Amino acid sequence: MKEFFPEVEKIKYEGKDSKNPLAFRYYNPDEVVMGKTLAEHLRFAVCYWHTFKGSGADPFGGPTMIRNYNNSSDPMQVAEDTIEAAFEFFTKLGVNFWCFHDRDIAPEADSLAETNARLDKIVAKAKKLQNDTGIKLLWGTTNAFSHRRFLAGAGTNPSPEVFAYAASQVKKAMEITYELGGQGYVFWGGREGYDTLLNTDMGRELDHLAMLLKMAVEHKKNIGFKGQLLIEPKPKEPTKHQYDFDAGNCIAFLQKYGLVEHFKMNIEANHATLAGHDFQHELALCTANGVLGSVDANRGDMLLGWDTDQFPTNIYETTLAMYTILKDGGFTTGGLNFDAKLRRQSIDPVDLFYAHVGSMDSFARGLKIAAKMLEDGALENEIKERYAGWDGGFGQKIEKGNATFEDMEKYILENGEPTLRSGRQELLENILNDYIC
Ligand code: XUL
Ligand code: CO
Repeated sequence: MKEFFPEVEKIKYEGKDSKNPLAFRYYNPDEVVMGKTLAEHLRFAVCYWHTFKGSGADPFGGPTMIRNYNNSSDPMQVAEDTIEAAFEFFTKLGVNFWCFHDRDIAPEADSLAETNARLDKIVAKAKKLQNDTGIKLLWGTTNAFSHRRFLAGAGTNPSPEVFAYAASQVKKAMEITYELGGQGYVFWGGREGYDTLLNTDMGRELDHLAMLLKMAVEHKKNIGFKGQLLIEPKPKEPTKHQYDFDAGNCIAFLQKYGLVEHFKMNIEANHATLAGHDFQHELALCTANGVLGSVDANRGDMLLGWDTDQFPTNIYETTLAMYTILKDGGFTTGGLNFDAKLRRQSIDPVDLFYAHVGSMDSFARGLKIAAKMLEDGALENEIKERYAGWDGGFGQKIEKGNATFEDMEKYILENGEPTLRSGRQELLENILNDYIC
């Protein structure tokens, strides 16, 4: 088989004193932390769209990245070479999972039937590559936002014909995800939103979106797919207002339509910041509601208002993210998918390796720091004490739902002004820094 990244050998763990930029210094996949190996905790996945289909193009200029797997004039040859290059990359990097959109792996043809036949061809090849390498599919999804037919959305399109096209794509994408043993299936609402309310019936569009998801739940049952269905919230871009704005909004939507038991969230760091939250907030809101499924690991630029999808290298953020994930019991079917892209100027194939190696090391460091903080109870003891009033007597009576307004009033009349305690934020931030540095 042709080698697409001949300049890179299998990336190894060399320890933190290594000066080799193509080695892990913190990610030792076999190291055990809190009863599981780092590989089992972190469940890293590489995304197909940015890593193998990204070209460095932006609204101001065309591709900057020239690759040796996308230079054929035959689009199916490109698809075949790219899937081989992808599995070579996953193997050399040492990740156990990958993620894709249907249209990433096989180009659209002139009809849905032909497009699906092309997909089947590449899926058969992907299945063989998965078997040969042991690399698994974390999740699959459909791209129902790039083609011009989806200019006004997919499930929320004003036309039932476009809705039907989108539903047909979801159907097939779920089937191939099942065929490839995917652990999940993601719905990111590509253009499910609006640009102006002057032409939008919002209530009707939301009902239609729920209808699409109901069909997906039904289809999952019909084909026997056991993977987790996931929604990936995002507040804006490409539309001015995306309906799946943030985790809170998605949870309320799912509850309204009786779908909440069927879905979990796939939280993306940069989507959280676009929504005016931080990454940890979105993760914590999900864990508080029992719906954290998986993570799109990346980073935004706080000075830019769009989805820059940078590789995650901020140890402060990876620590707090892993802290929240560990506190929730860790991933089951989910993982850390690098939904991140190289900067336009990072034009060499080896840059893809630097980017992933650095991000994997950043999460490995975050995980180890978070585990140590949890083991020591560094922050948890303070939280426990802060809420201790609820653990017995009067607090328990309220928590159990056995108290009334009259009881509250009586308590205050008898006991007087509540005792206050410091929130200790500065102290806790200092403790966090001590663990990180
Ligand atoms: C877009 C985005 C998507 C989803 C999958 O912002 O994050 O790539 O992760 O459709
Ligand atoms: Co994403």
